Amino acid sequence: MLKTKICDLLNIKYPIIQGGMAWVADAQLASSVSEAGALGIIAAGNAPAEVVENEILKAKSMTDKPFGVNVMLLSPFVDKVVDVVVKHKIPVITTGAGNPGKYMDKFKSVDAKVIPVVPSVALAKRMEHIGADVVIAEGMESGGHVGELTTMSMVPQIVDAVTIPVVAAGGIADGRGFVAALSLGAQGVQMGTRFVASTECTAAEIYKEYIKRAKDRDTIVTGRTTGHPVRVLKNKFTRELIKMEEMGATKEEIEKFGEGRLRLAVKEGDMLMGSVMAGQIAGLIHDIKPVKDIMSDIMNEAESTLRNMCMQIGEFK
Ligand code: TUI
Repeated sequence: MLKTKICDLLNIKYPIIQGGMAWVADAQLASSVSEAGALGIIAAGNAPAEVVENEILKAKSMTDKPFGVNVMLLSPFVDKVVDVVVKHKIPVITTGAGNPGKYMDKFKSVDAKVIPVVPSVALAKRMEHIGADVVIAEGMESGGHVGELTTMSMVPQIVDAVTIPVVAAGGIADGRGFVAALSLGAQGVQMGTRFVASTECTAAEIYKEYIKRAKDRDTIVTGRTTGHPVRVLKNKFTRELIKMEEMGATKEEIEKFGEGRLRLAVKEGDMLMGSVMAGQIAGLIHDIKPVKDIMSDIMNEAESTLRNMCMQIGEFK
């Protein structure tokens, strides 16, 4: 059994956290992941607080196991979302796309474990300083809003720079990636794209199919000129967006063009003009299966990977 410090800290069986994916990470996905022994996460995304509260109540009816909420700090509703997660005493809060500093006291007032997602060593150190319990080091292999560093180079640098546990994210979808992350000093992993391609995920079936069919070079980062780079599967929408960026469109024009595109892909299944967020590891995902199978396959593969590594070392003795 591959247990780490974060299993006890977060009250989970496996050191795996589900990514807080806007529109995708709802009560059904989060409760399925928590039931399977990892930490399910409801993503607040840009949703109003009442919508988030409804998902929290739904998840509570679907599992007795702990689950968390991801607070997306660029949301126009972030203040109200924070009040809702505090009201419901959500035990684990992950944050994305910014610095959660101003909400720290509120989270701590209900003893929540706060786990900011960070794209750099500097931010990881700042988060430790303001009382984060864990940090998620998310590499640019990830889907959605990304930083500039890769998981492979960033994780060990953050592990060396902080004393709190580090969770690795970006480019991880199987047991080999899980073991690699532990080798870099991480105490666990966060996975997003792998859980999108699950039976329980409520995203449009065609979205999941596109992840299953994706190859290694099928993602691209758009929106660099807006200061909010986002990794998505290449399609007509990304080609038009990149053309706009090349023609020198303003930040406002690009943001306007991107509005509502994630919902369009996830809920309407529009794979041509929607924003199909996915990580580079989509190329490794060839099936859509139940969350509990995803979990057991990863843990079994992790053990066989470690066994094979030990055998290889034995051969060199
Ligand atoms: O947040 C994510 N992934 C996301 S959020 C999202 S919704 C969205 N859509 C369009 C534009 C922007 C957001 C889709 N995917 N991952 C966690 C993450 N956080 N990645 C990078 C960061 C991050 C970036 C800057 C965290 C902190 C940060 O701090 C800047 C500062 O110093 O305030």
